[in-house]
Amino acid sequence: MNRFILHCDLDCFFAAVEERDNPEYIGKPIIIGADPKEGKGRGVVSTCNYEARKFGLHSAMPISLAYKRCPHGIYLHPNFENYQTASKKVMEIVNSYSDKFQQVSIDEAYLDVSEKCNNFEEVNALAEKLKYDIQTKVGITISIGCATTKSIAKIASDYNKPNGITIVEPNQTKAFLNNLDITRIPGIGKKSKVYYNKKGIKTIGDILNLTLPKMVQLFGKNGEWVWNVVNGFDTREVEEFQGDRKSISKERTFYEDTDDFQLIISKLEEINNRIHKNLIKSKIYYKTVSLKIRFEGFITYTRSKSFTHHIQDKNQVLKVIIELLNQFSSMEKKVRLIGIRLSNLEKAPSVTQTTLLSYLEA
Ligand code: TTP
Ligand code: MG
Repeated sequence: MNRFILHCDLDCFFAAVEERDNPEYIGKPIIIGADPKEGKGRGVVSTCNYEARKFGLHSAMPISLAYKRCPHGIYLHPNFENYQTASKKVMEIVNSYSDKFQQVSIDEAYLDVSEKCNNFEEVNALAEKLKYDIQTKVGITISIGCATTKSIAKIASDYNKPNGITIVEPNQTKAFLNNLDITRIPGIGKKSKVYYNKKGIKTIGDILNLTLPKMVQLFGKNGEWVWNVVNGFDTREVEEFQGDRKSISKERTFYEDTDDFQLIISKLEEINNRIHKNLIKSKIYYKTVSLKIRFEGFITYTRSKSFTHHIQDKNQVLKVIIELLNQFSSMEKKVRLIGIRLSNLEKAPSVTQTTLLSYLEA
């Protein structure tokens, strides 16, 4: 049986919410991020709309450079609460389209619709309906990629942005991937690109022309993974939560080391929400919360705190995480990575404490 996997990614997400809420901005370049202070500002661009991208602006770019390239743009501070609300609405809609749903960031998710759909026409119809639903109920656009593996679905969702649907059937996979730059492969960034280019590999087609042993010889474990991805052998499932674990953790590396406290908190909030979505569904409770933080230069710390009993309450976790984060407020270094771990897990314990919110979500 064919697997049908969708990857959904909102278009210029933070900027799209701002456009929706301020129609007078439509058609103008909008940049969300640090204050540009007329070109003297520190910090980076979170994202920008497609109008601003015409000037070469993109996420993680220094805000001062963005201002230089596009001084007439509309520069806005992020309003994370609004983005979280929009994201939650979108994810509820996406989740309702299949039992197998995996949110992977504030604006992306995978869906497995193999049980719902019998062929790619049905997958396309479902994707159209999903897009329409999000557009009408939330007022923003999403791009969707459909394939038989997660990684090719992800490459596909990025292919026809914004507001696109790209379907890659198994017999078209090679033609679809052949001329794409290797950085389209999830996990190959600017650094790996240089390394691959040095060995004469520029397009995905160049990889498709190599055997697996050759890829392993050239690039080791990473080469093996990449070869499997482009040849359609990524067997990862769309998974909500794997049971039988001692702890559940997620971490995130910043695109650029940062000391933007708001950005750090928002990422932690994002990670916390993501973890809880799974925990609530799986009825998993925990007692210990840990914060992992890595500063520039790879200096890494973890700090933990335990509750007196098992709970499942994302607000309490966030409160503890911020408390633990505050212990590092005097560090004058930028942050590279942050993560949350919940441990001392228990499934549906006898004594539990849930908030009204987590109760409702469950
Ligand atoms: P992305 O999906 O990477 O970007 P995007 O949705 O803005 O644009 P695209 O149409 O290309 O998908 O990230 C989702 C949101 O996460 C983005 O709107 C803002 C935030 N973000 C940051 O704050 N910093 C970053 O470096 C990146 C990449 C994203
Ligand atoms: Mg996006």
